[in-house]
Amino acid sequence: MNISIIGVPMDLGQTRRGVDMGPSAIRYAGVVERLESLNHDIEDLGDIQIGRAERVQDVTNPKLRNLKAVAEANEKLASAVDEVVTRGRFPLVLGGDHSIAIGTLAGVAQHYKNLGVIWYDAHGDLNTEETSPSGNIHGMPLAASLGLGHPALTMIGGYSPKLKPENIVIIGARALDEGEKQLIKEKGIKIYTMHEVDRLGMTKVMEETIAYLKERTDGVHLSLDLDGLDPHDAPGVGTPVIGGLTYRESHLAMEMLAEAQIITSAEFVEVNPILDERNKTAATAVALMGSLFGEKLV
Ligand code: 4U7
Ligand code: MN
Ligand code: MN
Ligand code: MN
Repeated sequence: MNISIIGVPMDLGQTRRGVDMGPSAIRYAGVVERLESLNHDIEDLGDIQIGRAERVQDVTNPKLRNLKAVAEANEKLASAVDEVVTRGRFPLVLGGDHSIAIGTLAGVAQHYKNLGVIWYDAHGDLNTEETSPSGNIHGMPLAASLGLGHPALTMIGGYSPKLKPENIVIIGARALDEGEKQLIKEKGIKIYTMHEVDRLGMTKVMEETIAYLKERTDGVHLSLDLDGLDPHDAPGVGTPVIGGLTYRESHLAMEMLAEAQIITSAEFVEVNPILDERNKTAATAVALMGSLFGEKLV
């Protein structure tokens, strides 16, 4: 495969500093070497430029923190991703907080009639400025991609929506806000919370997910928030939630996706080396990428 890496040192979508160092941490953990060892052609396009945080006295909207800088960076990311797809390469985006999924999806979705997405996350990221308890945009990217929320976010790339609700599968959720729960019901979004993962097992969850997306989509984006994993395996994240997906379950999920050959773009987000233990979370991210891109145990 021809893979193009784009780093997005974004930390303005939430309030814990350090997640802007995520792309560096993932590079230090050996992402390029790991994927090259699997015989892929790797091009590292470097990082997208991120603007400055609003100063306290300049905060324009506490319900949408740093809206302008987040929107600007996502426009740049959307163009970069669009260009990679246009050149026939696989975009692999390294975060950075999850607000960057807005730009990744804006860049990718215009190339598909029915883009699917796997949202691997402890959270739904389905808030808008009306429902968000925090005002943090990293809790809003899936809603924005559905066309819900502020136009500065929904109109990145000049079009909306990027996704249809029936083309989304959420996996690993265990911390949903009231407004998000309502939206999931109202839109009929397919979701495997930790309850379903416990009940069915990851094998069944992935078999169903793959069959579901294969039948209705012409490309699938994997948006993997490292906090989908249990904090024991991925401690370097800003919003950890206990009771998450294990390292092995996550590997199994990636291996099944590799085997099914359905993933056409991916992002690994929310790696915060300042909160981490010896770069463990970045190393986990790179190991999962290994499995996603075809690494075998024998
Ligand atoms: B992440 C939260 F209220 N839902 O909106 C919010 F619990 O990208 C958390 O999944 C969002 O890490 C977490 O602020 C966003 C909160
Ligand atoms: Mn999350
Ligand atoms: Mn997330
Ligand atoms: Mn998070």
